[in-house]
Amino acid sequence: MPDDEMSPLRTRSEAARSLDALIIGAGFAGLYQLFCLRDRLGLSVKVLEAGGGVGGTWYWNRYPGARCDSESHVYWYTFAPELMREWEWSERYPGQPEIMRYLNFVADKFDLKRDIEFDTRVVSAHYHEAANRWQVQTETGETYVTKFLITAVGCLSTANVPKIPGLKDFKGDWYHTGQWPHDGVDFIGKRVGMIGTGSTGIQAAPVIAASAAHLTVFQRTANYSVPARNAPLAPEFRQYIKEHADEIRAVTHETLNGMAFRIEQRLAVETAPEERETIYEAAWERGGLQFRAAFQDMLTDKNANDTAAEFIKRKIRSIVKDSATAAILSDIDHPYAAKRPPIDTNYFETYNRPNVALVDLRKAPIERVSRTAICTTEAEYPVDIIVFATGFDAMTGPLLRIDIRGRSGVALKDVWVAGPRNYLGLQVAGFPNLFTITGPGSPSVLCNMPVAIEQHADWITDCIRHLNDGGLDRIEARPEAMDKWVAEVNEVASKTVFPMAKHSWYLGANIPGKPRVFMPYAGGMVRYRQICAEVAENGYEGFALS
Ligand code: N01
Repeated sequence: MPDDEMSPLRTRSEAARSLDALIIGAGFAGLYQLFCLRDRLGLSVKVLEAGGGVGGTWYWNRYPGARCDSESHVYWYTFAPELMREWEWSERYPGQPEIMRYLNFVADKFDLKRDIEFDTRVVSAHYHEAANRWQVQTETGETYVTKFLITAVGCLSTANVPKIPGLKDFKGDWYHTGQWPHDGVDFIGKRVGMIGTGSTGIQAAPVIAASAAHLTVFQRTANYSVPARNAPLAPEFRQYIKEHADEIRAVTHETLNGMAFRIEQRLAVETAPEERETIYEAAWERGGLQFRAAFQDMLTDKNANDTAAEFIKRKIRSIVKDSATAAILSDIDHPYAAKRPPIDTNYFETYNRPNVALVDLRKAPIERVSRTAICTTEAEYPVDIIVFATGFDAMTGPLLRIDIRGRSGVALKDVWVAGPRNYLGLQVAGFPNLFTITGPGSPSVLCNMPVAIEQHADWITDCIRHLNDGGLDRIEARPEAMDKWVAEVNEVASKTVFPMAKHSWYLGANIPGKPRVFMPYAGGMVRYRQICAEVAENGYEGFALS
């Protein structure tokens, strides 16, 4: 639609008329971006948030066992030293309620909520070239007008509920883990069917099994998992975090994935089998995502990866007592960590409980849901509650469910019809002054999220400051820079084992009809940070400023 055919710019109120920046989403990203633009640059800023409170992904993902897989001492903001002094985590990995308390603590400390409109879902954002403004519309018909538009919508916030025939007639209750009821779900005395064995299902199954009468897990693709070894944080370690917060932060800026651990230099393929086994045993005992750091070549050399994969498969077979169940769980078709590797608390042990059963959907897929059961092509499994731990329309889903239109009314969904295209994961050619925090094409989900978020929000803030200081008011990715970046994202992914997992959400393969494109930037956070800094130093190379 040409610009002049778009509705005239309308605003919700006089106060909204002069917004410098509008942010969509009040999770980790939106909160920090608000602080940067409002308190550091002094801009007029609003955040529109669909949920009833801050938290973003954590606001919605309240399923049993929801806990962060990053360790707590790196899963926080580092932009303000007092935050790191004042906040204390209680466990090695923060649980969802504690993360919500933390984000509310930050929002209250910086008085952020006064500029957030809750229960406000954005449905469209259209760019008007003549005015150089974005017109943003909410579900309830309110309109905001802003110069800069920043999406902080998260990568995993559009729930994927598979279209299974008969679901609407199911007479029990069903829930998606990413849209969990705030007052919880009572599983006592219930027969539960849980579909999905990604990070979420692997966290949820042991907790559900502990209270349900019976749990049947429906597994399509078998998955690796390493024990999390969660535990309360010792007082000495809490003290250590306080005293070394700056050093910990520095390490997260130097590592590939924004974690506080470094990946070992040694190669699995050059390590003797007995020594390798000892190293993997120690990594298994230590637990957590750090397992991936045992060898340098784990994600770049399939032979190296096979050694890790075989180790974990052996562990599964040693934990799970029923050999048929163990065989289904360990029949894994992709390299370790080619899909996001889960970590767990007693996941495989859960299959030793008398009230838990596993169904292999590769042998007999789900055909339909009846009024009382999940039905595969082979059998019917009566259930009272269905839990969909079936993941998300990741990365592009949260952006494309908003009708985003750039210059001349061109829709983002059309530009991305064959997969996401952008420059540095930050901007799309034809969509001036629109920034995407941790969008596809940036390290995002391959990095510890708060680290990736702070880098993006800082970069965007510096960029807007640069424009303002120079009397400029428009920045837009150049098409040729975008093409080059898309090629770079593909190139770095092709040197890893990531594309070998055919059913990965990294590739969009979990959503029927979604283009198969490896979406995050796999070159590492350190390299990415350096590229972004160089681009800025070189006068925002690859962007047109006017
Ligand atoms: O989703 P997933 P998730 N019929 O897409 C299966 C982050 N996270 O919510 O593999 C049957 O990984 C699907 O099978 P398949 C983390 O980044 C973080 O678990 O497609 N099964 C798979 O088993 C994670 O990676 C944390 O064959 C169907 C499962 O459902 C991301 O969120 C905690 C199906 C979906 O797994 C997503 O994890 C949890 C169907 N029609 C999650 N459709 C923390 O750090 C899908 N499946 C806190």
